[in-house]
Amino acid sequence: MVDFNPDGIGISNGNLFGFPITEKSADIIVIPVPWDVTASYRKGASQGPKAILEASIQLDFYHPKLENAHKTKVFMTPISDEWLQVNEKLSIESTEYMQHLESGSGDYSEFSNFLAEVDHAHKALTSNLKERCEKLLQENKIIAVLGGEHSTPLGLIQALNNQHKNFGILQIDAHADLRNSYENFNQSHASIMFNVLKTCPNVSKLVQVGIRDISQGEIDFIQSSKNRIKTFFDWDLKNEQFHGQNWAIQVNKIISELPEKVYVSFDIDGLIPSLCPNTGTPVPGGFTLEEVNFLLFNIVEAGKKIIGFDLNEVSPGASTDIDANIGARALWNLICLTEKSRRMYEV
Ligand SMILES: [Mn+2]
Repeated sequence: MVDFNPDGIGISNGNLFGFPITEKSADIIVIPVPWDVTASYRKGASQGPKAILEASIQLDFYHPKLENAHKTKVFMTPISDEWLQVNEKLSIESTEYMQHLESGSGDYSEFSNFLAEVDHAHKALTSNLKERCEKLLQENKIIAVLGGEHSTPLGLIQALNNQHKNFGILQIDAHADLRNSYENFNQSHASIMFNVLKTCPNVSKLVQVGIRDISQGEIDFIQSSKNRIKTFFDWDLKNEQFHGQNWAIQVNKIISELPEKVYVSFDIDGLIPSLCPNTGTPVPGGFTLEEVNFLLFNIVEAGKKIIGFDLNEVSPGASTDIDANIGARALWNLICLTEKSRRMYEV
């Protein structure tokens, strides 16, 4: 830490923000998962971790909600070349497969080997991540997953499920991600929360915020969840705001739905599309980053404990670095939030 000058020029040392932290000395470990095989509309999220890492050294590290924010001990593990290669190979076939589906042909039997291969790779990715996380949790690390598409954090959430008896998930997203499968992929980006609820019985509550693109089947699923899922639709939040209700009051309602321990799952497409123009499936509506930060820091100030998080669907564009720049700032805020919570609970 002695060598790090928070007022100096960002140093590209391979770690996030150029912080001089090792995996061993870190309190918070970020695991990048460069994966976007099931991205259905537009690919690119597999390049998110690299682009965010590069953008991260440009930031300034004063944070109004966290004293000495630059002393946060955060480390990002290397981006796996092996998984990047698997992703690339499967993505080529995946693009052909999706073109086939979009041509209207209901017969996809010629792709059955491909679908089995994706399923196999996804299971390996999830169990590999879960094992790594279980080991790090035993060392008292707080873990974050940096996607990739939204299917990526399943292994982390499953590891937390084995460690905590009761916790909630706060999901910031344009989509509910509650399909039991999508385009015949069992572990699609559109199924992450379905798979979480199915495999993690200790997730007592899923609180979704900003949802504005959803199928009838997902609505039915929420209604039959016996209050395990609470969804704050974007149209309801906006409608209340048009009638004069302010965000602070709405934030209190959101927080009141959460149990003591909270995992945050932040899909960047929860933001307004101009803040994430190259994300896989942008939808009009959504939040500014300040609104999300206000929500997140109020959760910690209300005494909830942050036990982990993911940031996903950040996809760098060819002609602009806005996605990576905002993605890096979203990640910095999530890290500061988690650090603030960690310090509050430190004994
Ligand atoms: Mn999502």
